[in-house]
Amino acid sequence: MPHTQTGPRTVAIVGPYGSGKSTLFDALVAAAGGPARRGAAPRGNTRIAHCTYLDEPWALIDCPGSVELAHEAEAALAVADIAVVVCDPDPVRALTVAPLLRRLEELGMPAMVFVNRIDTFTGQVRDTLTALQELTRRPLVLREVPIRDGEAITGYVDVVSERAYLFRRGTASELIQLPDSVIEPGSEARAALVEVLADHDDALLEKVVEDIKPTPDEVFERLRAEESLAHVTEVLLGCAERDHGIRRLWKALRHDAPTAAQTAERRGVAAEGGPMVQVFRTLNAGHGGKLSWARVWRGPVKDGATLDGNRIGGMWRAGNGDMLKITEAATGEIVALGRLDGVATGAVLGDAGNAELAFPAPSQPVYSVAITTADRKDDVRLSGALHKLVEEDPGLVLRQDPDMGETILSGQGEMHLKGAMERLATAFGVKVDAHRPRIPFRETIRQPVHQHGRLKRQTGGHGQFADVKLDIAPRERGEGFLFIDKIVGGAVPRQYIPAVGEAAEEAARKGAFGYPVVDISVTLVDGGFHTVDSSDMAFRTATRMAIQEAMPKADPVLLEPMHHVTVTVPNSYTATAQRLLTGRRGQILGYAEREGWSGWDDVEAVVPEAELHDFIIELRSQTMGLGTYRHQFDHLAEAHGKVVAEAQKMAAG
Ligand SMILES: Nc1nc2c(ncn2[C@@H]2O[C@H](COP(=O)(O)OP(=O)(O)OP(=O)(O)O)[C@@H](O)[C@H]2O)c(=O)[nH]1
Ligand SMILES: [Mg+2]
Repeated sequence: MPHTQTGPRTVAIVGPYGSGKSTLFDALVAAAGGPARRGAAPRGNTRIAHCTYLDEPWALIDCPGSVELAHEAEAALAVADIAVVVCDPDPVRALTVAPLLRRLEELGMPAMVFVNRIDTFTGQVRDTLTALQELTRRPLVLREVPIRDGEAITGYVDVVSERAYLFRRGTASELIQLPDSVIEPGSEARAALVEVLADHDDALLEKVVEDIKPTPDEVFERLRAEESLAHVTEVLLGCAERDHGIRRLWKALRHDAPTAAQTAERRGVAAEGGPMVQVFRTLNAGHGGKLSWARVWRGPVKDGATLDGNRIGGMWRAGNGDMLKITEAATGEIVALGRLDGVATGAVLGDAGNAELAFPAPSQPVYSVAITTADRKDDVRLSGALHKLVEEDPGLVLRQDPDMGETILSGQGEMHLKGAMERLATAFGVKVDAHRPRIPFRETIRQPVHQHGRLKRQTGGHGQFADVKLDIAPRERGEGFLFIDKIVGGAVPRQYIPAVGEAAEEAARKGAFGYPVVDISVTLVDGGFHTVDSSDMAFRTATRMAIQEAMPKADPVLLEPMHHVTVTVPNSYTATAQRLLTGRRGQILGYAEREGWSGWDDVEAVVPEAELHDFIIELRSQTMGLGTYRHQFDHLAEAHGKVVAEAQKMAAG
């Protein structure tokens, strides 16, 4: 088979949590002549390795599988040529790959599926394939048919070449004679593969119709074309832990993965033009400064070059656990660039032309904590450290809540935030404690009251005097605070009236339950003054006293924030989602199939914010990690009973 040199290509290794991505990454690196694996891979970290397989350069990106770190996988997909989706052979677990397969479809991105752990599998690969195919419109084509010894899978038949191999641990599989037992399943799989390919090729279709067997080369050539155009997804089998199926995967990648030029075309990057890179990952490495991992969409890019006003200060390639300093990077390479201080993750630098290299926006945070420094001494360094943390991780959102006086860090889940706080401590030297954020309760009144406030103080020479008569009344929800001046005849001199209005609004920031009072009007109807002893200050004090005294008498009510929540789940979990929402005082509004996602439902509900804090944890644990939700503040609702007691306790504490 003629094979032209393609230039560097990038593979993103993605898949559900714990499916064996890192083990596969290590096995691929080792098979490409890199170091053998050194024990269990660290979990939850994106890793990048540069390797050379059969004289061709590759970059592999090992993505974390946790749904809480999905934004890291997304970032890798944005710059990779092809995705290898690692999944479990158990058809029941297939559903966990659904969001990924859909995403790849949305992106129009070429992908292969590596069905891992076949050492543990006693079922039928056919069933795995059927379960996976239900999750995607893109045809899945089985490249290998397993050879079994008893229940154990000991080798495979390559469906196209019709050659049989036995797995050999740590080395290439051994070519054997085609066992009788696989002749039939092999030719069935081949026919299925050819049929799918024939959909894209008239010459092949003719052969199928006339029952002529196409040659392996014909099939190889077609497969390459359709795989690299993302028209089909090849499915391979193996066991990453025992190095089974690793070289087969390498060869499939080598042969069928699109070239960097094809990917550039898919992403709208013109073939001609000046250097251009895109940053997909940012790391603040201690004294080494900031490192921006980037894909070279168009090279060569030289160290020291200035792209869009940013001078590259150092250039590295990921070796095997180390970094290799280089001076120039070619089209398609993945490199780390130094000192791009003002450059954010996702940024495109250089001659971008009309290229629209959309970088995935992180999904809305679903879990938040309020953080405080463990040591007050660190307070001054906290904001700088947080800034760097958020710069590295676009999945994080930082917010100051002035009402509650809290610093809120939000992210994609409990583990995500735990990891972020650990990084804050280890990389930026600031230890923080996390608390459950306070709920921004509000309160209002249901009864109008008339209130007299009078300040009369005689202390030595100069006294203080002010007298106000206020009408305090409820307003409609959402109308806010209103101050009305109805003074006639100078009962309160004009110059003091603004002070009364301001003091009334200020005093309403803490009502009968200890929370800001909303939707009331305060009308100044009458009052009195003293030519010498009255002042702005005196009127403020009198007004404040009046409001504080009035609130408990005005039939106060606590208001809790309610959110409009949309939960998305596979429809086998729709009833579960409804039950969970109802269990959290949610009011179900209805459900419908999610647009463009057959088999998935959106369940809509109105849920108190107080119930959402750890909702994602329960939702995920009840839906194989597949449930997600979006939310948006909707309105304030009157709260009663236990909620009020807890809110008061929180306000006091
Ligand atoms: N039996 C068997 N175990 C495997 C295989 N591949 C990986 N494992 C084991 O599965 C566990 C998880 O493997 P990892 O490679 O860390 O999985 P991962 O997909 O990288 O996990 P995350 O990055 O956390 O999503 C480890 O204990 C591996 O040793 C396999 O082919 N067969
Ligand atoms: Mg991993």
